[in-house]
Amino acid sequence: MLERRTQKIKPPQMFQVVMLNDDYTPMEFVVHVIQEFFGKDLEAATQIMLKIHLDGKGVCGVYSRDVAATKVDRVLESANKAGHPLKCVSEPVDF
Ligand code: TYC
Repeated sequence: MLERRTQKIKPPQMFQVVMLNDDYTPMEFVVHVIQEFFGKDLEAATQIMLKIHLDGKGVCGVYSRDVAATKVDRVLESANKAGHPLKCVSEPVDF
C-alpha cells in the first residue's frame, strides 16, 4: 500500500520553449526577447541567439506546461508587434 502510493508520485511533465531561426529577425531583437522573457543576462542571451542562428533552433528555458505556453504567447505577440517573423514553440521534455 505504502509502496504503491510512493510509486504513483511522478514529477510533472516539463516543457522546453524552443526558438526557431529565420532569415529576417534582427539578432539584437532576439537577444532582447530572450533577456526580457527568459530572464537571461546579455551574455547568456547572446549565446542562445547564436546557437539558434547556427543550428536552426535552441532552448530558451524549461517550465511547467502553462508557463511555457504563456512564454510562447508573449514572444509571438512581441515579435508580431515589431513586425518580425520570429517563431517559438513549446515541447515536452523527455528524461
Ligand atoms: N538569423 C537571423 C539573422 O541573421 C538572427 C536570428 C537568430 C533570427 C535567432 C531568429 O531565433 C532567431 N538576422
